Amino acid sequence: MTGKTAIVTGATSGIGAATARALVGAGWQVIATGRRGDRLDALRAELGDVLLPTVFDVRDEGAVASALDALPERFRGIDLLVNNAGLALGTGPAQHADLAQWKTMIDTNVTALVAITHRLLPGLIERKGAIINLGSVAGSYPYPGGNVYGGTKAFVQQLTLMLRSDLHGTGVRVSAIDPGMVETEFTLVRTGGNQAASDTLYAGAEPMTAEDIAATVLWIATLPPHLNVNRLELMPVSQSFAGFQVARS
Ligand code: NDP
Ligand code: 8X3
Repeated sequence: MTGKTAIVTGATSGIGAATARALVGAGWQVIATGRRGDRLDALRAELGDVLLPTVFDVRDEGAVASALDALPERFRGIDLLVNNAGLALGTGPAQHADLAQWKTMIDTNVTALVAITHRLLPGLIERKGAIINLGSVAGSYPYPGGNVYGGTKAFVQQLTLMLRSDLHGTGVRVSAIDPGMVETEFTLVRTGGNQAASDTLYAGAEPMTAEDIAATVLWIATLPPHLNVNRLELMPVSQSFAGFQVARS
């Protein structure tokens, strides 16, 4: 046991679940959050009582506050916040997008992340803790259909650097991890449950795995206290860049 406690949002699936496993494996206690309580219970059954399932919708500020206020004594001193819960919705161009989907991405990836960070900051400062935010390559490189999802991740990247600036001298470390293609439920969610579209996207691409990103989270979380990774971008070897487009008359 490290005696350290992490909270991982979005631990019911993908990168969050793998991160919870990696942290517990390295001796951390983990508060694992998400909406799907059955999955969190399964994780608890797998990893034991060092993992605390905590069910809430990150967009529900009241529910987040109540859950954090009700944490058992043992889990109250949070050393690491992993802001992982997030999603993309839709792959079409902006002019055909659904405004409700855009708002859901902003509410989840931006507003909820900001609210939980704001709430946990005083404790993180007290404990000289760390924040690891899941950004994305979509926050740095535009692609067709990325629109508001990419906008939310650009926010996450810049917020990370701005927090670094404001937290100067506190000892709190803040990092953004910006992955490219990782095979998780991300594409299933993005396409409204289209398993075939998800399978097609990842087929033959050797995408990164949730475990690849979880190992990166763990690496950053366990660096010596004088080191801060500001931003770390990762891609599978099979993914790269494809240049600009020109519309001709
Ligand atoms: P998954 O869909 O597998 O996991 C997303 C997690 O977010 C789930 O645990 C889900 O939990 C949680 N979540 C989503 N909305 C809410 C909500 N309203 N309240 C609470 N929890 C919520 O995707 P990934 O693991 O791939 O995604 C994790 C993060 O990584 C996201 O921020 C994503 O943008 C980012 N990312 C992913 C990449 C990829 O290619 N997969 C690449 C770059 C970044 P539940 O539904 O149970 O509430
Ligand atoms: C997920 C990576 O390239 O699908 O953030 O936007 S991408």
